Amino acid sequence: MAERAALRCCLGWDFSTQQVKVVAVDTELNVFYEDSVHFDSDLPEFGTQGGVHVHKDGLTVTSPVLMWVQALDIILEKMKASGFDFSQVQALSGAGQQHGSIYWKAGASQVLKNLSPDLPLHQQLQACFSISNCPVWMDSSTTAQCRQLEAAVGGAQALSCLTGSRAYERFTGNQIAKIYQQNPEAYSNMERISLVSSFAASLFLGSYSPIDYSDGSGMNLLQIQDKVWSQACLGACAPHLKEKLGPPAPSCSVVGAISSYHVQRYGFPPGCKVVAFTGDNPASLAGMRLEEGDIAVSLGTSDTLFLWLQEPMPALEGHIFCNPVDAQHYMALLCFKNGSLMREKIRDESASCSWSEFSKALQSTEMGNGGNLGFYFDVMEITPEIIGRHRFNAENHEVSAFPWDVEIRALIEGQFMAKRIHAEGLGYQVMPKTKILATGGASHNRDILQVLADVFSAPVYVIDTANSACVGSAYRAFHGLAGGMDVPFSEVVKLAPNPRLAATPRPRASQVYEAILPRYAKLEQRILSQTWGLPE
Ligand code: XUL
Repeated sequence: MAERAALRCCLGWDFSTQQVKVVAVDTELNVFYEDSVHFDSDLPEFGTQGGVHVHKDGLTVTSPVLMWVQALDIILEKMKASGFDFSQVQALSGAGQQHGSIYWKAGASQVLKNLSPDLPLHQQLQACFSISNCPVWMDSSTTAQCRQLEAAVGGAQALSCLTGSRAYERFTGNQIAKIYQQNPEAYSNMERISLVSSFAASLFLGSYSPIDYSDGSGMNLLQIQDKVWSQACLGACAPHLKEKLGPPAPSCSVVGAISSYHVQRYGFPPGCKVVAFTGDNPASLAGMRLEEGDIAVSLGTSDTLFLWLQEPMPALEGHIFCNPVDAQHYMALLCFKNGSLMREKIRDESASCSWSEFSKALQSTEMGNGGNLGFYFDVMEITPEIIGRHRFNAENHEVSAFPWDVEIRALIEGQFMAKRIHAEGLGYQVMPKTKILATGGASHNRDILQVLADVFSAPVYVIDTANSACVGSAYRAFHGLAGGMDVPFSEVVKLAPNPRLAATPRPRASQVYEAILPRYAKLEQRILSQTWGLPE
């Protein structure tokens, strides 16, 4: 007899850059089991650093595919050894680091289908891959292929309108093009190409899992409106690509039942459903339970925004993906490079290295900062491409310095105004029911969160996202189990713990910032034009 009553549950997996992680979530949406296997420390024989190999050129970054397979073997064995009751798993889903790709050799599907439950997966799949070191999202070696792809479809903006992003080195289509150009033999010898997400799903299915729409949007190949592979993009990357990718599938679809391998070896029930795996960022959106109009702000080394979008406006910056929990909608990802390091620098320079002094400055200055605005980009920013510090007074004259407290408010207001402006540039709209979900280091500072609430005129909630891709995957498994597309995701996850309210906008906030936001946008445009010598 098990010590405690067996819990019916779903599993959420995360195949991230550094580890494979799993959580088990019961039907009341409590996480009751967690485990992980770290590539560097648990599988030292692969010699990775941070889960990857950075090649001599400094641009190529890969991970050994068999390391991922073996990590799954180890974690399943650990669960079994701990007495985990697999027979109660109703469904499972998972997340994979985005963009990475796996190349299955001709004949591999037969091996997958006929696995012996007496042996671990990695021993049986050794000869199944035509590329043993897979390109991952940190790879930036495909600039030539990016330019070729953009040229083939009529330019960067045209590619973005079609696929949600201009060409990026890490996006899978460009990686496939490089493999085809440099290693045509390996290319012609592969029967299937998977993303990390669909590869991981395939290991549970015992057959090839389709690529889901949401992670598929990170390839520069999928038409995000029509949800079909773009002939023009496929043709520009490599021949016969459509067959090798297989048809894409809705993110919340059940892609099949777990393979008899897992039933026999671990005791999964034969009816355990596999819900399409997706990318780690889409899975995090599910884990954070983002809804229409919501925005998640991760305040880390770089600041990242996750947006829920209804009407996407693809641009030359940011990425638009199909939404993983609602097939009609979209999500976007925006990255701002000057995040925590910039805040810490200004804290050291203007607040004697003290966060409490920094907070005092935010408390003692007014919303709108008396009309003073600042741009602080010590490293070349991505959104937008500007470098340097630029300060303007209420008359839009550039000034060389601000008083210490004005400097601090200018930094924080500027960082959040930029986020709102660039989010709106992708089609985002603040709605009456908008929530802002804040995570990361700076989300512990209430005064910073107050500015965030004021600039967006929306309440700010704090959440812990350490496990959000994994927990989001378990939530998505419940969603698929409940019927996927026919059931709103929010219904399925309504029992999950609520985020904590941290700040509400002050009464005059919307008035103040609605007046300043267009000024900030104009000045940003002015700096951009000056930086790149463009007409204003
Ligand atoms: C997103 C991206 C990374 C990876 C990390 O475009 O490249 O966030 O998904 O795992």
